[in-house]
Amino acid sequence: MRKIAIFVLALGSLWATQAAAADTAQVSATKNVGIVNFAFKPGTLTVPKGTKVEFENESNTAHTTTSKNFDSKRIAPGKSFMVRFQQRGTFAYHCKIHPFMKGKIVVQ
Ligand SMILES: [Cu+2]
Repeated sequence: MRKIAIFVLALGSLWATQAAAADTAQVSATKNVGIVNFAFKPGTLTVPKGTKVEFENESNTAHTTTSKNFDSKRIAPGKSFMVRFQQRGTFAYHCKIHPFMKGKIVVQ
Protein backbone atom coordinates (compact mmCIF):
# COMPACT_ATOMS: atom_id res chain seq x y z
CA MET A 1 0.00 0.00 0.00
CA ARG A 2 2.82 2.38 0.91
CA LYS A 3 4.59 1.71 -2.38
CA ILE A 4 1.51 2.72 -4.34
CA ALA A 5 1.28 6.04 -2.49
CA ILE A 6 4.90 6.89 -3.36
CA PHE A 7 4.32 6.00 -7.00
CA VAL A 8 1.28 8.29 -7.23
CA LEU A 9 3.27 11.12 -5.65
CA ALA A 10 6.09 10.69 -8.19
CA LEU A 11 3.60 10.69 -11.06
CA GLY A 12 2.03 13.89 -9.72
CA SER A 13 5.32 15.77 -9.77
CA LEU A 14 6.06 14.52 -13.30
CA TRP A 15 2.79 16.04 -14.51
CA ALA A 16 3.62 19.34 -12.83
CA THR A 17 6.95 19.45 -14.70
CA GLN A 18 5.27 18.78 -18.04
CA ALA A 19 2.67 21.49 -17.45
CA ALA A 20 5.42 24.05 -16.75
CA ALA A 21 7.22 23.08 -19.95
CA ALA A 22 3.99 23.52 -21.94
CA ASP A 23 3.49 27.06 -20.54
CA THR A 24 6.98 28.08 -21.67
CA ALA A 25 6.51 26.55 -25.11
CA GLN A 26 3.29 28.48 -25.68
CA VAL A 27 5.15 31.82 -25.92
CA SER A 28 6.63 30.83 -29.29
CA ALA A 29 4.08 28.19 -30.32
CA THR A 30 3.50 27.43 -33.97
CA LYS A 31 0.14 26.32 -35.33
CA ASN A 32 -0.50 24.93 -38.77
CA VAL A 33 -3.08 25.69 -41.41
CA GLY A 34 -2.99 23.17 -44.23
CA ILE A 35 -3.93 24.04 -47.79
CA VAL A 36 -5.68 20.94 -49.10
CA ASN A 37 -8.24 20.36 -51.89
CA PHE A 38 -8.67 24.11 -52.55
CA ALA A 39 -9.45 24.89 -48.90
CA PHE A 40 -7.67 26.15 -45.77
CA LYS A 41 -7.82 23.59 -42.97
CA PRO A 42 -8.99 24.53 -40.42
CA GLY A 43 -11.01 27.35 -42.01
CA THR A 44 -11.04 29.19 -38.69
CA LEU A 45 -8.09 28.86 -36.35
CA THR A 46 -8.12 30.42 -32.87
CA VAL A 47 -4.72 31.10 -31.29
CA PRO A 48 -3.27 33.06 -28.38
CA LYS A 49 -1.49 36.34 -29.15
CA GLY A 50 2.14 35.80 -30.20
CA THR A 51 1.48 32.53 -32.05
CA LYS A 52 3.22 31.83 -35.33
CA VAL A 53 0.92 30.35 -37.93
CA GLU A 54 2.42 28.29 -40.68
CA PHE A 55 0.36 27.97 -43.86
CA GLU A 56 1.47 24.77 -45.50
CA ASN A 57 0.60 24.04 -49.11
CA GLU A 58 -0.07 20.32 -49.08
CA SER A 59 -1.72 20.38 -52.50
CA ASN A 60 -0.18 20.09 -55.96
CA THR A 61 -1.02 23.58 -57.17
CA ALA A 62 0.20 27.03 -56.05
CA HIS A 63 -1.88 29.15 -53.64
CA THR A 64 -1.52 32.39 -51.69
CA THR A 65 -2.49 33.47 -48.20
CA THR A 66 -3.47 37.10 -48.57
CA SER A 67 -5.08 39.61 -46.19
CA LYS A 68 -5.00 43.34 -45.48
CA ASN A 69 -2.12 42.64 -43.08
CA PHE A 70 0.00 40.09 -44.92
CA ASP A 71 0.56 38.48 -48.29
CA SER A 72 2.43 35.24 -48.81
CA LYS A 73 2.66 35.69 -52.62
CA ARG A 74 2.71 32.33 -54.43
CA ILE A 75 3.24 29.35 -52.14
CA ALA A 76 4.46 26.50 -54.33
CA PRO A 77 3.30 22.94 -53.63
CA GLY A 78 5.15 21.56 -50.60
CA LYS A 79 6.21 25.04 -49.42
CA SER A 80 4.91 27.07 -46.52
CA PHE A 81 4.52 30.66 -45.32
CA MET A 82 4.72 31.82 -41.72
CA VAL A 83 3.04 34.79 -39.98
CA ARG A 84 3.36 35.76 -36.33
CA PHE A 85 0.16 37.25 -34.88
CA GLN A 86 1.09 39.93 -32.34
CA GLN A 87 -2.30 41.63 -32.09
CA ARG A 88 -5.66 40.43 -30.96
CA GLY A 89 -8.46 40.40 -33.49
CA THR A 90 -9.96 38.46 -36.36
CA PHE A 91 -7.84 38.31 -39.50
CA ALA A 92 -9.68 37.19 -42.62
CA TYR A 93 -7.59 35.99 -45.54
CA HIS A 94 -8.09 34.39 -48.93
CA CYS A 95 -6.17 32.92 -51.85
CA LYS A 96 -5.53 35.48 -54.61
CA ILE A 97 -5.40 32.78 -57.28
CA HIS A 98 -8.67 31.13 -56.11
CA PRO A 99 -10.71 33.88 -54.36
CA PHE A 100 -13.33 31.37 -53.19
CA MET A 101 -10.71 29.96 -50.80
CA LYS A 102 -11.19 31.81 -47.52
CA GLY A 103 -10.06 31.47 -43.94
CA LYS A 104 -9.82 33.32 -40.62
CA ILE A 105 -7.33 33.53 -37.81
CA VAL A 106 -8.82 34.59 -34.49
CA VAL A 107 -6.14 35.93 -32.14
CA GLN A 108 -7.07 36.11 -28.45
CU1 LIG B 1 -5.53 28.91 -54.14
